Amino acid sequence: MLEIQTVISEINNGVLKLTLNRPDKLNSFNEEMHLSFRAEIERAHSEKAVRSVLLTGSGRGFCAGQDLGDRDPRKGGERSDLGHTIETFYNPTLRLIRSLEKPIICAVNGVAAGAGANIALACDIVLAARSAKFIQAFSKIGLIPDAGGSWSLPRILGEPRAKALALLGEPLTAEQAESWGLIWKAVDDAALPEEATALAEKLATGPTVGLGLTKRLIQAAASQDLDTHLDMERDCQQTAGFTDDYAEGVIAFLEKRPAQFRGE
Ligand code: T3D
Repeated sequence: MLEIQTVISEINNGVLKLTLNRPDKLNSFNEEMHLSFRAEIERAHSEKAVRSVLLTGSGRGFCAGQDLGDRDPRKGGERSDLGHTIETFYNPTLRLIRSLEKPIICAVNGVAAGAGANIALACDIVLAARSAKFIQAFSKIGLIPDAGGSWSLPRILGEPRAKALALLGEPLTAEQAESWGLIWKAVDDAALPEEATALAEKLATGPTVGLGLTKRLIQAAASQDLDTHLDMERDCQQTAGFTDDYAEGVIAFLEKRPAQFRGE
């Protein structure tokens, strides 16, 4: 039997493109997709040739979170221990996304619901098709926002908007998400693939170490005081200052030509 690839991956021009691929289920996560997706993010950590990641979905949706067919209580047996599934599947992946010191761009091509929305929001730069919607669908089925949502939403939006989104589970349009600062940009549906690829390729030619350290610093900012953060900036700048890309950046500036960064 032909095996379906739940995550399609390809590397072009330094970009690892990952396409969630269960379109008839709006790319919701079954176990196989969890494991493949995590393996691909691990690959992004370890492969030097990967200098940015582009995440998107196949078909009309981005990702509808957990496959609820796998959680059907009518199938009998014991109830799933969701603490265990979160610990086994979602949390390791979220940690891998956040700790990846390379940019991850998310191209939200259609509806992003439940954990699907929060995985998108964990990425570094989120572009969304104008027709896409973000739905904190959890409350509709009696769950809480996971995949980091209850942590990221109040930080990005403040409590009033975070609470309303999470408690009501109503769709947020891409344009509203952009105007609230939840995502980088809403773009025309037809332009999304090209725009997201161009962005990912641009970042893949950037000074990878410096970009990774920048991501680390910005993520750390919310949880530490200024003094601690200034020390961290000093240390990160020290590291960046010893990279070949920094030397190249300065020489290119002085020679009035574009820098050729190699990610080293
Ligand atoms: O379990 C754990 O490990 C804990 C972790 C939980 C994390 C979570 O993500 S919980 C939240 C799970 N997700 C949801 O509750 C969202 C469920 N989906 C929807 O509410 C709707 O599908 C959408 C609002 C996202 C989109 O609506 P619409 O009208 O555009 O599409 P649709 O017709 O509902 O869905 C199209 C097909 O995809 C449909 O299949 P069919 O009827 O054509 O054969 C539908 O059943 C399927 N589908 C959509 N979402 C899921 C799904 N199948 C399984 N699981 C889904 N999450």
